[in-house]
Amino acid sequence: MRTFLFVLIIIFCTYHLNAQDNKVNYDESKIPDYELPDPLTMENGAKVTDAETWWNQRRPEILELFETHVYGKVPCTLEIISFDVYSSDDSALSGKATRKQVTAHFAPDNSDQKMDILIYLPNGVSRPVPVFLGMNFYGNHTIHPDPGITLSTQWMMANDEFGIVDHRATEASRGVRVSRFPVEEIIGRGYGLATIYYGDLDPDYDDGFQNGIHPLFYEKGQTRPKSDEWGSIGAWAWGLSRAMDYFEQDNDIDHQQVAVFGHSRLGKTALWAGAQDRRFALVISNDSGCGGAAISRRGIGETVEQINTRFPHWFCDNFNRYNNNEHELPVDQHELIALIAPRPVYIASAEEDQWADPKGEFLSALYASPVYELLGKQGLAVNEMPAINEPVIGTVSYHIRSGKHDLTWYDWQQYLKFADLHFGSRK
Ligand code: GTR
Repeated sequence: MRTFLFVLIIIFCTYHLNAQDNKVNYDESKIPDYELPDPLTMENGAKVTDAETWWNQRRPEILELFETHVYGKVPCTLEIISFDVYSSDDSALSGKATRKQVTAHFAPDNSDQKMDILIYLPNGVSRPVPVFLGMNFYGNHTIHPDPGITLSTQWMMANDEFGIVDHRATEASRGVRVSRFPVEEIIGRGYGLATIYYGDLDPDYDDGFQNGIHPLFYEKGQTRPKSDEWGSIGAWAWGLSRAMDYFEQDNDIDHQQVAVFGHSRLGKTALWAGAQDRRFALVISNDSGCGGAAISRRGIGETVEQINTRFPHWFCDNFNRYNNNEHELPVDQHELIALIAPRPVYIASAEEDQWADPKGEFLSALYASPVYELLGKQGLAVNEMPAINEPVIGTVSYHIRSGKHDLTWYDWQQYLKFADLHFGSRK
């Protein structure tokens, strides 16, 4: 009898787990028919056939729809209290670079409401230099073992391997993420690199928006963002724009040549920052998936419902309306790419990252292309997904590389080529 019960339990569990797995569709043939909104048709049905209508009417309309339904609006502007360049060392990386560390203070009381920007600039090249700007997941000190980098004291996601103890970094956390930030190579190519810990803007867990920067924007009596106000991705993207404010003041940095990049949830963030803030000259999305470059209506891999359930704090509350209801979305993610036009954009996927829907990421580059063409640029140069490890680099760029969900040296090699193409080779 006992054995029988045991077997029954096993059968039940296996069935139940499979049922969960089955909820994730990876089968192209099971994608329901869908119709994408046309970036070049106004909400009132009028066609957009000239650049002026795009800039004055359709682009603002799409931006507003993303704010209201997907990422949320930034409630108001906030004057940065100060940018404090608290350290600058021109003998970093064995003299190859200048390391600057800048704190942006968001509140007057020296509270946690601040962000630290770590910047490496190449020495021995003429300034100002172009810069890659992207956020990191575990603190600025993880991108290089350089002992001069301030060790973050903010809350971090648990990670034993990265030396995180009780949600805080330790000395053992230094340099644990070097693989995603090839600092020497970037510097060697004549570019600067700037990074910010995303948790400085909003720690990445659902606390009802009590910590991070959201409370600084509450009206009297307000305790959480309204349903069309920003979630965490909006806050992270806001931080990238504040870094751009600093770049505008730093004569060593060419603020007209800033490439904003990000991996995964930070790829979503880079796209949203690049879409809203036209000061970013290039935008790079690495494996950004659902809520990033992937078309939501495909419902393959991660879906709107899954992302809203697992990460209820990332988007605005209105985005929940589209759980299992993607066809009602007034926008889809190719229009996020269209908002970046005519500025160059690079969308990258990984073959084993089916959760992020590589094909959906490719299609958004393709379906954004008519807007690039309207604005006098070439769209994506291919109509079919390129083969693995065969990048298509132009104004709209795309690759799918072999391997897993990650930001690798292979990806960086392409991003450096892409930057050389648009900024002019530095070497
Ligand atoms: C996953 C999430 C993805 C992606 C990823 C990441 O768990 O489902 O959308 O954002 O995290 O950021 O690493």
